[in-house]
Amino acid sequence: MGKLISKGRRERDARVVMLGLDFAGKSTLLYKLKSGRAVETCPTVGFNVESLQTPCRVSFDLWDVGGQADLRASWPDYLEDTSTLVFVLDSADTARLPQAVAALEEALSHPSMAGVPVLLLANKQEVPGALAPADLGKRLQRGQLAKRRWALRGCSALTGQGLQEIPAILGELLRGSRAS
Ligand SMILES: Nc1nc2c(ncn2[C@@H]2O[C@H](COP(=O)(O)OP(=O)(O)OP(=O)(O)O)[C@@H](O)[C@H]2O)c(=O)[nH]1
Ligand SMILES: [Mg+2]
Repeated sequence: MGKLISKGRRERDARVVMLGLDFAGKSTLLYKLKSGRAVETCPTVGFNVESLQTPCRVSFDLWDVGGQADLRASWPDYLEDTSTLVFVLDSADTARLPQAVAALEEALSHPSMAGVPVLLLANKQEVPGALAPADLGKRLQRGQLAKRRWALRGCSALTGQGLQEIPAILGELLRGSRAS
């Protein structure tokens, strides 16, 4: 029986958690997806949450959790009952990519995350010199990713490039997580 159904939750309660290092662009993404506008953000202390819909009208809550180093210890608190994880990478910050990949691997190692699908977003694609999604994909660790369904897409939360398809991809992953 599906994870959500077995816990007696309704479809609209699907919980999508968005993690990533500080400055990756999570909050900018959240509000661009919600309102279509690129808003000015401050570093997130705690979380932001907005309700969104897939094209098939499945509603989900998108939780945007602060990624500063001292806040990452609280990430496990958000992972319980996660239907899908969105992990945002700053494609222009190649220096911190190994740190981001390690943080992703650690989040996926959490017992609550067993089998939970992942959407990796290679954000800031419009920045000159940004790592293309395919090149970024080669630098990922396959340990925890290999144990679940995952997708990787490039995007820019600033310009909106690549954002239109995100609700549909999340819809696919949510369908998969309910069927698992
Ligand atoms: N060039 C560019 N800048 C972006 C993009 N997305 C976000 N930014 C900028 O990156 C900075 C950090 O964005 P936030 O959305 O606050 O980052 P965050 O991941 O929420 O950071 P924390 O809340 O600290 O975890 C801001 O100056 C944004 O304007 C993008 O696609 N391209
Ligand atoms: Mg933020």
